[in-house]
Parts: sequence; C-alpha cells; structure tokens
Amino acid sequence: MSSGSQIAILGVPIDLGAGRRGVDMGPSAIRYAGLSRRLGELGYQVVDFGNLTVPMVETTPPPPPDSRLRYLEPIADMCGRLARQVADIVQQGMLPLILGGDHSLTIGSASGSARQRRLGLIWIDAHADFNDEHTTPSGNIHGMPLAVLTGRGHPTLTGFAGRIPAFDPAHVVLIAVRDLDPLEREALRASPITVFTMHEIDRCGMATVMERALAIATTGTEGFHLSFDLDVVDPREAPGVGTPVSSGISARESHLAMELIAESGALRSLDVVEVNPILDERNATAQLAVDLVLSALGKRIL
Ligand code: 5AB
Ligand code: MN
Ligand code: MN
Ligand code: MN
Repeated sequence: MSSGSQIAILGVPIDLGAGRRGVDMGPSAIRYAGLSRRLGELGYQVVDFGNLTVPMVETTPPPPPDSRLRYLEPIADMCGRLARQVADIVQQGMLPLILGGDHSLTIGSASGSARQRRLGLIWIDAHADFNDEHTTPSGNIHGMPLAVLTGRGHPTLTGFAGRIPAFDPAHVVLIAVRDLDPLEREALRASPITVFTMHEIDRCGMATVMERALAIATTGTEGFHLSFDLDVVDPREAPGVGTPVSSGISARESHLAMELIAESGALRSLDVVEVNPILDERNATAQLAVDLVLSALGKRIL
C-alpha cells in the first residue's frame, strides 16, 4: 500500500468479549486522536465508514455466571456482519483499518480480509488469545480469536459467515507474548503457529524477530493481516488497556515493528484493538495507536 491508495476506516465499538467495560469507546478515542487527518497528510485517501452497529451490555441479556463463552451469540453475529463488510471493502480495492473494541472482533475482520485470498497473520499481543471454551479461565471471547481463526473453537464461532479456518497456522506468527494460561500454553505448544515471546525479543531484538515473522507471514501468501493489541506495549507507555501485563515492549520497539511491516509492502489489512479510554491518561494510548498505524502505513521520520 502506498500514498495515494485508499484506506477504509471501520470502528467496532464492542466490549462484550472483554471482562471489563470501556473498550467500546476505543474507536472514538482513536478518531479523536486525529487518525483520518494524519492519514490524509501521509497521502492516503481516507474513507471513514463509521461504526459497525453492535449490541451493548445494557441491552443484552447477561450470560449465566458460569458461562465459558460469554455473549457467544451476539459476538458471533457481530463477527459475521463485520466479515462481510471487510470482504466488501477489500473487493472495492481499499485497505481495511478496523478500530476496536475488544479483540473478539478480529474473528470477523481477519476472516473477512482473508475470504478471497490466502493471507498470513501477524498477531502482536501480550496474550496469545488462543483459548477455547475448554481452556478459558474467564469465559471472555476476546481471549479466543486466534484459536477460532485457525480452526479451533465453538461451532457458533468457527461456523459463522466468514471462511474458517481463515488462516493456515503455518503462516501465523505471534509476537511479544508474555502471559499464557496453563491450558492455552499447552494448545499453543502443540500448534504449528510460530511464537516469538518476550524472551526472543530480549534475546535477538525486535528487528530480527520481525524479519523472521515477516518471512513466515509472506512466504506463499498474498500478504498478511496485522492484528495489534495495545496491551502488548508496556503499561507505563500504554496505560489505557483492559488487561495490562507488565514488562512489555516499548513504544519505540512497537514503532520499529510497524516500520518493518510497512517496508515489507505486504500489509493487506489491520486492526488496532483493546484501547480503553476509561483507564487511559489523557488519551495517550489512543494517540500511540494512531502513531503506530501511521508507522505501519509508511510514515518515516526523515
Ligand atoms: B486480549 C486471558 N488469557 O483468556 C483470558 O486482551 C486474557 O484480547 C485474555 O489479548 C486477554 O481471559 C485477551 C486471561
Ligand atoms: Mn488480544
Ligand atoms: Mn492482549
Ligand atoms: Mn505455505
């Protein structure tokens, strides 16, 4: 994607998949931080499609207290509609930029983007989001999207309107993981997904990790979808997230990852998720999200 191309922004103000409230306001906070204007300054034509209509906690029947798939039906319905709209955006030749919202939405955004083409998947997150209803400690579906996208999960999620499995695990890469649940960890170890944990980043550096990650996501594919969960960044620099985990990557390392993604020329769609304005400090996390999107789409310092 280069300057002059078209970017389609779509907000998904969903928080039914998360354990705490607030990420439903993420799309507004990211827009308020100047997303459209700054993409325009970078040379892109920007079309903002507004927000997908999604249900909210106040008007949705509560799940049973022991539910292992909280808000399953409304989330599956949201993902089906989102996948269709993202596939439509791709058909129109635009690059989809999805604003979250909790990470359950990526079941829809990534599968919609990969509906008519073979894509790799780069998942940058403190968590692996690789739970299913048997391994989850919380029942929150935002901890499950990567499992669903690679074919493991409840049939209501794996069987919705998108193409599932949308991604061959051989072309999926997880970056900067540092918080796994015990059974999730077992599932991940048994899977062909490539995982670069914080250990590999400390050891080899972000540049080397990204080179390897990009090779995996782009070899034998038509490019890749990027899913960026803001909780991957250290909470001192990105406090506005629902599930902070200490000792994360720095804002600079995040920029480096994004700049290398831009250089690859293979980014086909992206989402930025889990921004929680209620917990943020003066919109710093939303501001960082915008800065990182700009880096991923080719902004250079000089
Ligand atoms: B996020 C946890 N593994 O499944 C679970 O923010 C947290 O989209 C999931 O990465 C965090 O509930 C989901 C404990
Ligand atoms: Mn996540
Ligand atoms: Mn996360
Ligand atoms: Mn292959």
